[in-house]
Amino acid sequence: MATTHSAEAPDRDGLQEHFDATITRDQRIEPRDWMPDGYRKTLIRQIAQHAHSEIIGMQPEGEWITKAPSLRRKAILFAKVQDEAGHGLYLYSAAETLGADRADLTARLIEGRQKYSSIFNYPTLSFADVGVIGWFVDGAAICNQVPLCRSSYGPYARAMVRICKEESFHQRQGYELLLTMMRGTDAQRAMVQDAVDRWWWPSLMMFGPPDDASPNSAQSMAWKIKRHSNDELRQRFVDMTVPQADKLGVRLPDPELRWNEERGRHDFGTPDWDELKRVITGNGPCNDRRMERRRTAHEEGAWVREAATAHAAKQAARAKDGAAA
Ligand code: BYC
Repeated sequence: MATTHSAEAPDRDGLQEHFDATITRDQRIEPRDWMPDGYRKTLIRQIAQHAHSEIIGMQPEGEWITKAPSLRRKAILFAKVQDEAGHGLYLYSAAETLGADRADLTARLIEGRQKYSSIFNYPTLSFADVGVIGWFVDGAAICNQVPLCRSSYGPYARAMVRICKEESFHQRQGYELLLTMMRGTDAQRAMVQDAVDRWWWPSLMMFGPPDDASPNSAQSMAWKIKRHSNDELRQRFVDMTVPQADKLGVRLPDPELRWNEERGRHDFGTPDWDELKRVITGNGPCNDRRMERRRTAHEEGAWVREAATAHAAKQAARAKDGAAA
C-alpha cells in the first residue's frame, strides 16, 4: 500500500514511484494513499457516472412496477429496482472516499454537468422490455463490471463484487421472464421480438465509443481502472448473447451477425455512433423525461434530507451530552 502518512513521507517523485509500483504489482490503491490528480479525477468521473446510471436506471423499469402482470412479477421487479438504488449508494460512497461529496455529485447530475449511461434514455413500451433490460442491459453490465472487480482502486473494486452478484440475479430474472413469454401466445412472442429489436443496438452502445474514438481508455487501462477496452467488452457481450438468443428463439436485428471461424468470435455490424453522440449530449428519446423526473424526486425529497440531518445532529448532541455527564 502506498501510504503517505509517515513523518518520512517520500518526496513527490518517491510518491509517484510508489504509486506506479503498486499498479504494476497489481495491488490496490486505497483512499489514504497518495495518487496522481488525474487518477483521482478519472475515478470520480467514472464512479459518479456509474452511480448516476444506477439511480436514473431505476426509472425505465420502475414505470412498470404498478403495471406488472402478477404479484410475483411485481415483487421481483420491486426488489430489482431497489437493488439499483443500493448500487447507486455504494458507488456514491466509493466516490466519497476520493474526496467527492455526494450532494455535489447529485447537483452536477441535475445541472447536466455529469453524464449517466445512454441506455436509460430509451422508453420501456411493454412488459417485455423489463425482461430485455434484465437480459441485455444487466448482461452488458456484467461483461463491463466483472473486470472492474479487479480495478486498481480498492473501494470501487470491492463495491463491484457485491454489485456484480446482484446483476447476475437481475440478468437471470430478465431471461426467465422472456422464456416464460416465449412459451406464451403469438402476441407475447411478438412483444419479446419487438423489445429485442429496439434494445439490441442501444445495449451495444453501453460499452462506449469504439476504441479509436475513446479518449479516456488508454490512460484508464494504464492505471488499471479499466481492464479491457470498450470494443473487447462489446465483443464479449455479443459472443455471450448470441447462443442465449438462439435458445430463447429470437432474432438479433443485425444482418451482419455471423460466426467467424477464423477469429473464433462473432462478426457483427457497426452501431450508429451518431445516435450514441446524440443520446449522450442530451438528445435521446427520453433524456428530458429522465432528468425532469430526477429533479422532481430531488426536490420532493428535500424534507427527508432535512429530517435526516436534524435527526443525526440530535443524536450527535445526545451522544456528546452523554459523554460529558
Ligand atoms: N453513455 O473515453 P470513453 C447498470 C462517455 S448501470 C453515456 O470510452 P470511459 C444498470 C464517457 O463517460 C451501467 N456516456 O470513456 C443500472 C466519456 O465522457 P466524459 C453504467 C458514455 O469512461 C440500472 C466519453 O463518452 N455502467 O448497469 O473510458 C439498471 C468518452 O468515452 C457512454 C457504468 O457506468 C455511454 N454508454 O469508458 C440496470 C460502468 N460511453 O466523462 C443496469 C462503468 C461513453 O469524458 N463505466 N460515454 O465526458 C465504464 O466502464 C466506462 O466509464 C465506460 C466509458 C465504458 C462507460
